[in-house]
Amino acid sequence: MRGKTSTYFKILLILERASYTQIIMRRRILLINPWIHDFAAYDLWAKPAGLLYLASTLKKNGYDVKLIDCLDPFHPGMERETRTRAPKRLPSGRGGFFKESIPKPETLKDFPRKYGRYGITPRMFENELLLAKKPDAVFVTSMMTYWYPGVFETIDILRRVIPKVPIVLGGNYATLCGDHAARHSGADIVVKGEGEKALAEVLKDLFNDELQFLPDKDDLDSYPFPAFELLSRMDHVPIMTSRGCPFNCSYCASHRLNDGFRTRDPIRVVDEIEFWNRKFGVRNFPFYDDALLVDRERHVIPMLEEILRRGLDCVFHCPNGLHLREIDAFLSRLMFRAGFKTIRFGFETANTRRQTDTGGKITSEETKAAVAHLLEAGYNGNDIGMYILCGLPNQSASEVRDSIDFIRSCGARPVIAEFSPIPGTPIWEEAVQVSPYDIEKEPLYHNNTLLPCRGKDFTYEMYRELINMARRPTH
Ligand code: B12
Ligand code: SF4
Repeated sequence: MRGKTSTYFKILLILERASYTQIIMRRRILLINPWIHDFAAYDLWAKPAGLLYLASTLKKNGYDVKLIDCLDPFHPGMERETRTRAPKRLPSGRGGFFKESIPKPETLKDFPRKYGRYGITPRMFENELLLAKKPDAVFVTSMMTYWYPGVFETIDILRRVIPKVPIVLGGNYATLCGDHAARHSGADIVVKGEGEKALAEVLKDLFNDELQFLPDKDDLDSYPFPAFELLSRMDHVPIMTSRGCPFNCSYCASHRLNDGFRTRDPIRVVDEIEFWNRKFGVRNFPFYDDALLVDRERHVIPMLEEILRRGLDCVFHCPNGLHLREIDAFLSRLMFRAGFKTIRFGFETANTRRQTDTGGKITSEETKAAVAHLLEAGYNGNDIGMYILCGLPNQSASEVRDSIDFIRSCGARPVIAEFSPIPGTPIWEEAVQVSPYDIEKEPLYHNNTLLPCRGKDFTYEMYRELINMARRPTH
């Protein structure tokens, strides 16, 4: 009798589990990568990696997940819709977005540049929404703090076309400007920080669902690969070998966005690269890490050696600045041989005082030595891009000019990175004090094109001159 009872309960349990899985199986989550509204935008290997990380965890839990990518440069209906040519793309996976001119927001009306919506048209977005089965919830991501108008436009349309469907907003804008997002975005739930840990709570709140799988925040190897297969085309696939950064530079938001510095097993990273390469034919891989080269002996060196050992025919790009201090003759040669093509480094300034004050991640002497190693390894000077911050609080045009001259004297290429002030960073209070704009109240003023923290003596004409100076090729 006891045996029979327990079999009965086991069957009940199995049935219960089956119906639970079916409920979750039926639940549809629609993911949205919203438009960019800005003066300029260029697709420098930009994909919604964070959102697609969440997608893979959702899929693993049995949810039916779809993506609408408002930035999709390959959308098949767009040429007909706009009667314009598709944006020019390079084989390496970067290129333009579709663009439509739109009026500037009231707060930016005096700034003498045209403004645009980058991505598919709103009509196309509505069509996509109508074609998709009605979701049970929508997850919207966000990137730059000053791109929030694109997020709001997306949410407005969602509200009109699929009213009453709960909207969850996350990503960098939601994290860095949480109060602004909660007050103005129109989303039902605003999530700050890394999304994986919030997923369980959000899905419990929305549907009383219990997730059966959640990656362990302290073990990046427990995260499933991001669901890049949801994109319309994989012209490249971003790779993250780590999250966060052990440094704390005064102008950078890394600490506010990540739960500390954690790295993946380098061999598993190569497994991921090989997976996208063999299964989907992807050859171009940008790294999104904040600190790819840090802890090099245990991390990047074994990774590069494994790439070479497996003979992967891939090309790697580092649009986010790498750490110069880690570069020596050995690592330069390894990077060159493994296929690191686009290399950018965070140099920031030649002003020694500012180098120390902002975090001390590099000195000019170390930079000179690193460039010599890279040239020796086979890189051309024009391939070695050095980011120089422009428009920091109390920074003069001559400091930027000296930095450009210094980088050129090393034989590398200066790349101007216009400063965008970010709430909660160590430099924020100084930025608020010096900026003529109300950057505390209005995130649109964080836009780097405005150079919102440059002093009165640093004119826009001077800035144009610096840009031209930096663009000249390095011999
Ligand atoms: C890779 C990167 C780029 C790439 C593009 C990436 C892209 N997808 O578009 C490139 C190199 C092109 C780039 C360029 C720039 N960038 Co950038 N970039 C980054 C970087 C390093 C990583 C972003 C990323 O994809 N992370 C990976 C994923 C896993 O994280 P995530 O998207 O945040 O997603 C997680 C959470 O946010 C959350 N989440 C995300 N979406 C959702 C949705 C929901 C519903 C939920 C619940 C959760 C959730 O869960 C995810 C997983 O944990 C960040 C710094 C950082 N560490 O975030 C800077 C950062 C975003 N960039 C910044 C800046 C300043 C710039 C530039 C202006 C630099 C310059 N001066 O030229 C340019 C501007 C670009 C332009 N105008 O076109 C600033 C932001 C400034 C701002 N005011 O917002 C950052 C924060 C760096 C910094 N300085 O601190 N960038
Ligand atoms: S600027 Fe670079 S080194 Fe400095 S904290 Fe940010 S990611 Fe780290």
